Amino acid sequence: MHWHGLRIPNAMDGVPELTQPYVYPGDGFDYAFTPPDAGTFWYHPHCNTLTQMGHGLTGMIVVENPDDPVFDAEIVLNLRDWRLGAGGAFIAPFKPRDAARGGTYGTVRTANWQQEPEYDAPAGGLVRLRIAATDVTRIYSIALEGAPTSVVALDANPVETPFPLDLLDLAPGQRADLVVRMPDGEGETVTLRNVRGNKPWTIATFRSTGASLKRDLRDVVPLTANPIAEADLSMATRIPLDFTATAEHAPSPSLCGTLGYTFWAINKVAWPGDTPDPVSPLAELKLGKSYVLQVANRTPHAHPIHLHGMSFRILSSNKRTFLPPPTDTILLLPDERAELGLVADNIGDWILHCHIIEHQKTGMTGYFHVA
Ligand SMILES: [Cu+2]
Repeated sequence: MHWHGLRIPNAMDGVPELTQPYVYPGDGFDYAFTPPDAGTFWYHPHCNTLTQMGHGLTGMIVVENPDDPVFDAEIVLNLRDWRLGAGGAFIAPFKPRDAARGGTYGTVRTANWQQEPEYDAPAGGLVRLRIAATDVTRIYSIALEGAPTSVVALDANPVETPFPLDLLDLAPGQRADLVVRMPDGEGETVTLRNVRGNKPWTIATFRSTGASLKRDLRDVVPLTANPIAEADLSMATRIPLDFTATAEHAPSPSLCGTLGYTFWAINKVAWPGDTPDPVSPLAELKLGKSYVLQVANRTPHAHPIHLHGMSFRILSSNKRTFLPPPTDTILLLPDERAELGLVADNIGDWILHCHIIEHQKTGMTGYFHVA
């Protein structure tokens, strides 16, 4: 089991073969760790990932900071799809031709396992909404209709200055913490929508209850930053990372499953699967040293690239003007080139992979060795 975004010891990271042995059916493994950062996180298995996540094994973790402001309500939303056919039975988890493109979409869309759930919240109150995109494929563009909303944290890390939510891309693996100022009138509703694509749809609704608390969104102060080291750019070593399509390698058999195809590569190497004898690391990093990852998406598809064990800051990009707070997952846009700064402050083998699970499992995976 992997604890997405938590900067914890390598032995607790949950990557089969690389950080721990396979946990056989009926067997057990105790995960013990102290989370160093507060915020919204999640967890999922890293073995037979497409099937296990597709069948429901994704959950959220909230790490509270005692200094956090108290809100009038808090609502946690886990967004994901299901591939279900007639009668609600699971259908094939992917189509190869889609795995070689943007990934295979689910047929049923849910928040917290429900279709368009409705939640009550205090009228005129400030509600903290913690949202995680845990689907294996879908990239959301979320918008809230019916109430002013501030973005206070992205991928668990507070933004320096909360800003109004207009439209926010949320890719597999990413999280957003929003503060919603509920309408004053009892029964009035606020709608969370996915507006990506040409047919927007409702994810969830929130309904005002009781007499208005008359709170003011301008009272929301920035949350306390997590203790993430900033890279020393004058001393940093540059590491180019090219994300490409490939047809070069055949996958190896693995206890943790293979989709049977290779479509993607990092620096021309396609990950063969979770084997006892993995490929060489993408780079050897020295503990405590600063690095700049020069990532380049040389494909026409978006890839949410996730790094385990360490957080990074997006320093520059040819595709974006807003640079978010430190993160563990960057949604690399088609043809995007970006620089990511990080301090290698966690010992071990840390995997880097696309969080569209079909891409992860068909080659777009690698790892860093920190010593
Ligand atoms: Cu991808």
